[in-house]
Amino acid sequence: MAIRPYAAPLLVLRWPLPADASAHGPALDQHLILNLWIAGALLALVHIILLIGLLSRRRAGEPQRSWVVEYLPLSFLVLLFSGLAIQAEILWAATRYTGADPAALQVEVTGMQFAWYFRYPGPDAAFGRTDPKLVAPGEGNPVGIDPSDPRGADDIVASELVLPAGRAIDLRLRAQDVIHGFAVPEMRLKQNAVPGETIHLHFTPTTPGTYAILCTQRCGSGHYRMQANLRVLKAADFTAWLASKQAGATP
Ligand SMILES: [Cu+2]
Repeated sequence: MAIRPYAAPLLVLRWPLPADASAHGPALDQHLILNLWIAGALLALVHIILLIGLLSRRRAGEPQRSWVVEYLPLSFLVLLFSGLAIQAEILWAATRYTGADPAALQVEVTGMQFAWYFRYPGPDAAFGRTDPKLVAPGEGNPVGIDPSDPRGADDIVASELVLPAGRAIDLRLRAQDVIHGFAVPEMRLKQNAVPGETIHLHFTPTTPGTYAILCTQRCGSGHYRMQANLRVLKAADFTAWLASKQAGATP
């Protein structure tokens, strides 16, 4: 459907963001829209002042300097943008530095050229040791689980991320080769996975559904196809999925 010119302000009012399926998403969206409105209002204000200046300049005498006119709006803008930046930092840090719920479901996310793998710790709630030398996707060990570590015996590795709705999730992001960008627009998540680092990201998915996991860093020639699915299930369905994985029924 074509958008008529007079409908443009309505489009801004109803900014077409992706659907929001996480608990922290609405606060981020609100902040984004607030920033957009403030930037739009300032843009309009600047043009109005410019027009007034252009139209009234000839009639005025010598220009007069006034620190109130020059510095008061400037101070206001510095305070406004500092406030917006601090609020944005707080929202950004809420999924990273505040610490996950102790009862959060732990999932390890590994990015490699050009796939994502997801590891669940199994009934012992502990991830087994991994070793880059043992990475062998063709032999069913894409993240390099060390068979000599008993904690890894029950680990489950999947090529899709399946999560229960309404439960806190603590992701630990890793990369095997180069920097990959883990991004799920509907979860309002975007975080680089960096080789040699384990980066935590925690959130609560709220709405069951299937969402695309993208790689947002150009990580090589196959970057365009580095995608995976996030499936958010109802709690009971997730328990059944996990049990089926543990039983090895759906490898
Ligand atoms: Cu990538």
